[in-house]
Amino acid sequence: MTRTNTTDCNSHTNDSNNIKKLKRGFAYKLFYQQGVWPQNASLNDYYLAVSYTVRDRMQKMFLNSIRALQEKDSKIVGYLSAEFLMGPHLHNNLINLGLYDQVSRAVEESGLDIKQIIDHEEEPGLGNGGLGRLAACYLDSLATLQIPAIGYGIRYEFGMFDQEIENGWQKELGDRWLHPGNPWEFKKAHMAVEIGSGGYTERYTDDHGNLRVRWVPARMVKGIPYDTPVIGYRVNNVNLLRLWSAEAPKSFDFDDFNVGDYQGAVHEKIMAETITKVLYPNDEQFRGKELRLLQQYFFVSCSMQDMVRIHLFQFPNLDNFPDKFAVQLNDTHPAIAVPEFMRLLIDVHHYSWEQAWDIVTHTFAYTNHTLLPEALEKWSVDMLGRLLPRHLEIIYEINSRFLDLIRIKYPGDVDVVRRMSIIDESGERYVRMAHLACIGSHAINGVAELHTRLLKNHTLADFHRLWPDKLTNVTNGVTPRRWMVLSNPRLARLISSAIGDGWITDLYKLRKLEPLVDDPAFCEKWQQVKFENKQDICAMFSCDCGPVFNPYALFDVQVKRIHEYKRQHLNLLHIVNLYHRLKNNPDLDVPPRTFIFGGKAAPGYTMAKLIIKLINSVADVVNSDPDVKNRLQILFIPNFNVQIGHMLYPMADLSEQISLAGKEASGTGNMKFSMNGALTIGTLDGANVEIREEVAPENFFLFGMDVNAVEDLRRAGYNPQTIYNQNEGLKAAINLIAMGHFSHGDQELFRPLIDSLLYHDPYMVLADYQSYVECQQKVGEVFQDPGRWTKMAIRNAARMGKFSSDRSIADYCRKVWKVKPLPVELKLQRLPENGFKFP
Ligand code: CRA
Repeated sequence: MTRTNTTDCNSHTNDSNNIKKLKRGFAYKLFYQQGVWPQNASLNDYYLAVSYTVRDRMQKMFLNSIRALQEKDSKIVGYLSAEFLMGPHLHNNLINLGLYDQVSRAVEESGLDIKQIIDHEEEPGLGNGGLGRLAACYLDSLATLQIPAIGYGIRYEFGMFDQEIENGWQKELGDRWLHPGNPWEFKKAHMAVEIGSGGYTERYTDDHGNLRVRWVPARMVKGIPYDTPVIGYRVNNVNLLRLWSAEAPKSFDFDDFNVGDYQGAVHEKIMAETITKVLYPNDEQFRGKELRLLQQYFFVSCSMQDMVRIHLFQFPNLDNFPDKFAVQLNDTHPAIAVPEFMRLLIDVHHYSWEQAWDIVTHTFAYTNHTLLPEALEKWSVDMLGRLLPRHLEIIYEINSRFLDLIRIKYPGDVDVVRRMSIIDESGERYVRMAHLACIGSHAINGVAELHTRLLKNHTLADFHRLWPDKLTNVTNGVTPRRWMVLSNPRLARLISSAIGDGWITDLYKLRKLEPLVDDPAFCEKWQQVKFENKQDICAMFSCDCGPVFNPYALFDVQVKRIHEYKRQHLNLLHIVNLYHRLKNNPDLDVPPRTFIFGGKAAPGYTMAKLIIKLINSVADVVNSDPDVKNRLQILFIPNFNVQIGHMLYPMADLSEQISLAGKEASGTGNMKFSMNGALTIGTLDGANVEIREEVAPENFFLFGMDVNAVEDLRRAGYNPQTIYNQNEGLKAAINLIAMGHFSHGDQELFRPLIDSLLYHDPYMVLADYQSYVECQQKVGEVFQDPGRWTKMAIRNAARMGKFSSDRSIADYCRKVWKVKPLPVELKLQRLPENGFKFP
């Protein structure tokens, strides 16, 4: 790995010199860029001044990396994703650059507080949850592993909404991440591309007598790229996050303006800019909105045109495009790239169908992220044809050729043709985007072993039978830079002092911690770290009578999107049951517990919103009940996002990963908790299965049905009421809710939730209830033996090597993208004394 000379900065001799330069940098930026005197500067001015100074330190590497990207022998990964949930940049960049200590000293010597400045950053929340955060972790690992890559996405003006809790209910507020100014992006107006929509197609004969097709769009918008540098950990490689923003091709229609139609003149501009206005806040729920399809097509067309431009900058034609670019489709959101690239190759660059198809299918690979049927994207043929008439023609042609292949392969089997067709013709006709992605890609992957197995056996079984080598697994991972070094500095310091800091870029090295479970001094320090992390959060919630939350309690945490399949209500039923038992028997021998929840519900998902209300209602009653004071506490932390995650993963004792088996494709929070020394209570779902395998069954609290048991029960006919009637504890918990104990006597408020559990229970909460409660009992017992608990926690962290996103990216490079690292040399070290001369 090539070290940057930023690491030189760590040497003490250069330290004071660098700090002086940094301080001068802050003052300079404040004066010349912000245009304020220090005494008039706001915290935002300081944040911007510090960020611009840090950004300048990245420029040398950034420009050298761009040059390296243009070198002929390097293959570039184009990661197409509708979401990148990057989280705050400043702190991460400081860590990856190795500048944290110096900048914080320079900031301090300038009379400021680094923590305040870091916390001031409005995080770019351009994603819903796991999928978007995964893309961000992958960008960090790509840069750190020195793989040339461009993340392509959408620069939403409004990202994920901010969540407030009002009277227990979720309230959504518009996110204003761009409002304070974004010091990390560069607008590249000269690289704008044009994007069409609507209109019609026509056939024509070109000058050489060839019959061709052209698309005549009804509307055009401009796509403007904004580049954010993504720096690797202590390497010179800086990759690119290129997000597209939509603008009208001209800001005024002067004809309209001249005849006095001011409204009409600006209308086009407003319509164009609507495309990238807002992120759809639905996680795994397909809605079929026209504007969403436009968003997808917009960023995909911008990105494909951009890659084609980069390629043609170095090569005479697109014949060798797949040698230069590996393009990953992050779920089906960018799957329209398949017909779009076909269109560019055939209509614009005049390739034959066969040549174009060969290039396309060697370029794309597709990651599936969900098995939930309601998440699978299918666009109505009518709508797609109206917005993208040429693409619909191409999709039909792809389908017709594909189905011919199927008919030859399975003669006489009309059912398989119906099942595998890109067009769903069972009612209104739809384009199935997953089929389009599978057919247009050379590799398909699931995101955890179990998930991939289920794809092979169910969701994509026909495709797997047809192309047995196409479907592979790449288990998700998360970056230890953000999720340990940045967010848990105490633990990172302890680990590095014990085993050195090699683990930061080779997480398997954490294994060296294992023998330390027998070192009482190390165990004590480990406990101290966890305790101090817990104290941090307790300090945030105090009242006149002192801290509200007891740091000695077991911190039991479930943070993730609110969804019935994730079963926050199963957690709640256990809490209500525990509350009930404590009330009836104050001598109950259980450790004190603090239950912490966090997560957003999709604004239109009524049941999820009711679950939030129930969590807060139970919290109100329990927290104010003197009978359980200091023994049982519940906290719903509003607006769970990356920043709040930084705080929560490090202080958890217990990680709740309790989805119904077969529903959570992977999960990534599960990995973040374990790395930070929490134990998991979980089902055999998603990556939990592999986490348990790695940490060994005795260090994992397993409960509930596995996928086979779920399947068997469903087949046998599942009746939640039988379970309710037979389980006294469960009945008591459900009845307390239903009778209005947590709703001031109101028996209607939670009825939809109770009825759903009693009469449908689609996620089998009741079926897993007893097993969960018994497992929680065991958790409590082990927690009362701190020595044992600590050993288990250390073993968990020590065995997390597999779940670094570095391992995931290495897998993609080897199995899917066939790319190799390209270390960046700093050829251009400094600016020439007399400036540049334009070539
Ligand atoms: N909602 C899955 O549900 C998975 C992430 C990333 C999800 C998670 O289990 O960890 O993707 N699926 O692979 C998804 O977004 C469209 O599907 C998620 O984040």
